[in-house]
Amino acid sequence: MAEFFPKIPKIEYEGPKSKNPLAYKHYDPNQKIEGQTMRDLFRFSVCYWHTFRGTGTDPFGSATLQRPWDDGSNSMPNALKRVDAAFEFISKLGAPFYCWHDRDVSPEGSTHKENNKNFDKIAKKLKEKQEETGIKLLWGTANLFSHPRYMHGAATTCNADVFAYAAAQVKKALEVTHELGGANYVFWGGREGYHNLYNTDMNRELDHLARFMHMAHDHAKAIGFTGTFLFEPKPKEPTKHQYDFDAAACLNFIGRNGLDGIVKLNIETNHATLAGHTMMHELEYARIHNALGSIDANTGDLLLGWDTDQFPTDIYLTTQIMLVLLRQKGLSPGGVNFDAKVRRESFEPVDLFHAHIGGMDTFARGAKIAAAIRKDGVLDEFVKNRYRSFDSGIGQKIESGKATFADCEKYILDKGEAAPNESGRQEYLENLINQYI
Ligand code: XLS
Ligand code: NI
Ligand code: NI
Repeated sequence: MAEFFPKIPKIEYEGPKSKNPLAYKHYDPNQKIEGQTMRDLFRFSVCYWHTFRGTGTDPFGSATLQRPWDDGSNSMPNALKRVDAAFEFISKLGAPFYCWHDRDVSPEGSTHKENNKNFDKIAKKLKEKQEETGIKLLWGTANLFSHPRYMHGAATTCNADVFAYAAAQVKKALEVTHELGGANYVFWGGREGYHNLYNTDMNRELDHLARFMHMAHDHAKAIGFTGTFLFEPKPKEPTKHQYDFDAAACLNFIGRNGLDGIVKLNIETNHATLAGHTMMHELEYARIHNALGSIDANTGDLLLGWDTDQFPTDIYLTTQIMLVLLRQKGLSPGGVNFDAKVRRESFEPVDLFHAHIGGMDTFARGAKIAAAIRKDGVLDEFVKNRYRSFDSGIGQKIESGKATFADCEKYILDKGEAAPNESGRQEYLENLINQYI
C-alpha cells in the first residue's frame, strides 16, 4: 500500500528529555493517572474535517495546504483515497479514535439518494480500515450548514422541506455511526440561530429544534444505537446568535424540552472563550449537571476573536481542564477530540504531526499536574474549609431545607451580626498552582 507520510515513523513515547520533534514527551498511553491509563483517560480523537478536509483558506486567501494524496475534487475515488491517508496518519500518531461529519468523508451527490449511495460505499471502506487498524469512531455528526439549502438553518429553518431534508440526513448519519460502532453522536448547531429577530419566530424555531432531537432519539432507539447524544455549545458564528450559546443555555434547552438524560454536552474550548467564559467554567457547569459528555480540544486567539481552532499548547489551560475531568474520572464514552487545525502557513503534512503531538503532550502534562494537585488535596481542602459554616448549625439547617426566612431572621436577631468573613486567598492559590506547573 502506498505510504502517504513516507518519512514519518510511528510516533512513540520517548519521555520529557527527548529532543525528537516526532515523539511524545509526556503522552505515554500506558502510564496511569489516578488508576487509568492515559489512553483510556483521554480517548484522543482526530477530526476528519480540519485534518483531512482543511485547505488553509481564510476569508482573505485561498488554499495553501499541501496534501499530495488529495486532488482537491469531490470525486468518490478521491474520497476513498483520503480514507487511506487518514488511517495511515491516525495509526502513525497512535490516536485511538477519529470522528467526522457525513460530508467530510462522503461526497454530496445531486440527490439524497446519491448521498446515501456514496455514504454506504465510504462507510464500507471506513469499517474495513477501522477493523484493520483498531481505530474507533468517537462520534459521527451531520454537516447541516455548508450546503446552500441550509441558509436559514436546518432544524430551525423556516422551510419545512429543508427540515425534512436535514432529518433524512441525520437519519443516515446515525445509521452509519451505528454501523461503525460510534460511541456518541454530536449535534453542533451549525446555522441553528438567527441574524435578526425581525424575521424570526424564535419560539417556533426552538420548538422545532427540540422536535428534531426527539425524532433523532426515537430513530436511535429504533435502530439500537445506544451511544450518547451530545449537544455542542457555541455562542456565535456563523449566525449572530446560536441557540446552543453556552453550557447553561444548552442545559436549559435540554431541561425544558424533556431531553434530560438523553442529551449531554460536548464542550469546546474556543466556543467557551467566544461566549465570554473560561473552559473550566463550561466544563464545571456541565459536570455539576451530570452532563459533561466529551470535549473538543482547541484554543482561540484572544487578539483575533473568531473561532481560530488552534491546537492547545497552554499548560495552564489543560491543567484546569484536567482538574475538572479528573473529578469525574474522565469522559468515557466521550473523549478529547482535536477540533483544531494547523495554521495556513503550516502547509506541510508533517505540521499535522507536530500539531497533534503537541496537543496530546499538553494534555498529558496538564493531567500529571492536575493529578499532583489533587493528590496533595490542596485545593479540595481549601474549598471544603471555605464552606465549613454550612456543615453545622444554621448553615446545615439551610442546606437541608429545614430553615425558613423566619428562622434566619430569628438567628440573626439573636446573634446581632454575622460571623466575620475570611480571605478568599486567590493570590495564594494562584501561587500554589504555579508551584505544580
Ligand atoms: C464548529 C464546531 C464543529 C463541531 C462539529 O465550530 O466546532 O466543528 O464540532 O459539527
Ligand atoms: Ni467542535
Ligand atoms: Ni468550533
